This record gives sequence, structure tokens and C-alpha cells, in this order.
Amino acid sequence: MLSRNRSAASWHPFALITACAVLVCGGAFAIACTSPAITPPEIEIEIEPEFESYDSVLNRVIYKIEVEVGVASPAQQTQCQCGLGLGTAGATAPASFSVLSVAVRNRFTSNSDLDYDLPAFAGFAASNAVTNSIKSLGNFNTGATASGFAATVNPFVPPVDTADQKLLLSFRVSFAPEDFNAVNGNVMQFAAGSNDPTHSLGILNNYKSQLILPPFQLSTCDFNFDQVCDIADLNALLAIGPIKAGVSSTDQTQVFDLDGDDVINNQDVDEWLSAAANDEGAADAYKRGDADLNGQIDFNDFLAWLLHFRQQTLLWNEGDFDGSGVVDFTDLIILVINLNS
Ligand SMILES: [Ca+2]
Ligand SMILES: [Ca+2]
Ligand SMILES: [Ca+2]
Ligand SMILES: [Ca+2]
Repeated sequence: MLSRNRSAASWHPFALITACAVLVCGGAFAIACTSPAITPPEIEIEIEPEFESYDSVLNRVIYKIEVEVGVASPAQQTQCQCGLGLGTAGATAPASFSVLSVAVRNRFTSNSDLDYDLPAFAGFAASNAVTNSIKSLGNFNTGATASGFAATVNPFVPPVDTADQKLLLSFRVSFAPEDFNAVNGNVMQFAAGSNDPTHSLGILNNYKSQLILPPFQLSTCDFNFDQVCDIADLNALLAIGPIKAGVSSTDQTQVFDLDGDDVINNQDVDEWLSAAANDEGAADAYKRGDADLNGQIDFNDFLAWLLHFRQQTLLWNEGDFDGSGVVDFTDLIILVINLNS
């Protein structure tokens, strides 16, 4: 069994041998590769995910998810099968999750825009039969969502440079942006095989099981991926402070460094106020003092300041307009100045 928490090993020659067993469509090569004696259990093969695009019509983010595999030519025309599963009984995949396409690509020669660049494997199409076969595998995770694909593969001459671990089984998956946290960190299983009894469909062993996605951002001001730039986002920026004197950005907080100077301070708040107003279609940047970010400074904003006067808070909507960590007369002066600007 794979451990969800074990750190993945980097390249190892046995990884290729293990991977070879999985996509090979029949033949003695597959049998040789599946020898358990040459599969050290501590080796894990990385899942390589990459944000690809956002489909604004369907409201879906699209990621490319790739794992290294080996291939070999079948002796005769064979149906190659592959797929993946996402989730467990305790953490099911969101309903919006789907696998759009599958390809076999060459890591170094691929045009990443191509769905299929190893011609022998062109034509993977979604298959309910393969999906059901994956679900019925004994070691398929209970409660996971399966997606199966099949392609008819004829005997072919493998590319000469595939002996050096350059081939990738590449899935394009999509899901609603708001479901990011139900996909990221969840358990993923890969399956591959064929209709040849010498290489039947099975779950891939020794592949990293936890899918860790790089985060996407549809707007630079939307830090919580809910597609609106609002007070929750501004408060998330301010929460790493007090930012008035400047806080050095880290890998975890660099998303808040909107002007890219490695310091998070009020200049980034200014950038946010401008970007958020632009994102929401407002003509002018939001102003400091606009506690509820409704585009105008009025009695409600004053009330937000008054209710928290002399309190320590990092929250914009509680009246800390200068990121000092306290609501005081400085914040009121900022509000009053912008009232007339
Ligand atoms: Ca947001
Ligand atoms: Ca900055
Ligand atoms: Ca207001
Ligand atoms: Ca303040």
C-alpha cells in the first residue's frame, strides 16, 4: 500500500521498470516488468499536476495531471485501457470533477498543446465499460469516482528515445473552481492495462497517492478562489500583519505581494483596492475608509470605525484602514480625508 504521507522519491531506475508494467499492451515485456522482486516498496512515482486554463463558459478550471509510464508495442491489435479514480468514502470527489481527455506524451518532444503526440495511442475515448472495470478492481478505493478510457492500438515501432523514462500518461481534468479544496489533497489512483489477458487492467502500484495541485488564481485580488474580490480577500491580506510597517513575503504569502517587491505593505493594499474595483466593474479604485467596500464612504463606514474604536483588530471592515492593527484616530482621519476626495 502507498502511504499518503511518505515523501516521494526522486528519479530511480526501478521507477521506470515499475511504470513499464502498466501501459504495456501485452507481450513478454509486460510479464518481465511486473516481476515483484524488482519493485522496491519505498519507491513512489510523482504525480505531476499543472494548471492549464479556466473555461469561463462552463466555469471549470482545467489541470493537466501526468505520471511517468513505459510503453511497448502489442503483438497484435489491442484495446489499451487506462483511467483514474479520485476520492475515498470519507472524501468523495466533487460532482463537478471530470476527466476530459487522456494522452500518451513524450516529456521532451511534446507540443503541450497536442492531446496526443504518440500516434500509436491517439484516440483514447471515454469508456463506460473501462470505468466499470476500474470500479470493480479489488484495490480500487471505496467511494472514489472512476473515469475510464480506451484506445485501439496496433503494433507500432516505439520512439527510439522512450527507453529513458520520457513518456507520460497525461490526463486533462476539470472541476468547478469552488471545489478546489475537494480535489486538492485528495487521493488519486491510476489504472492501466488492456483487453489482453497477459496485461489486464489494474491499479498502478507505487504511484504517489495524494494529489497536490498548484493553486490557481482567476484574479490577482481573489485570494480564496471564490471568484469575487471582496472583504474576505482584503482581510486575508491584512491578516498576515499588521502590515503598516511592511512584512517580508514568504512562499506561503507571496500571493499577497501584488506589486512584487517581496514586502507586503500598504502599497499592496492600494494595488488590491484598485484591482478589486476593476474586477467588480467599478470606475475608480476603492478608497480607504470604505469599510464595507460598497464604493462610497458614508455613515455605515463611520459606524464600523466607531464600533471598534480603540480595539485591536486586523480587519478592514472593523475600521483598521491603515493596517496598523488598531482602530484609532488615524483611521478616522483617513476616512474623513477620503470622504471629500
Ligand atoms: Ca475572493
Ligand atoms: Ca509589495
Ligand atoms: Ca462604504
Ligand atoms: Ca489603524
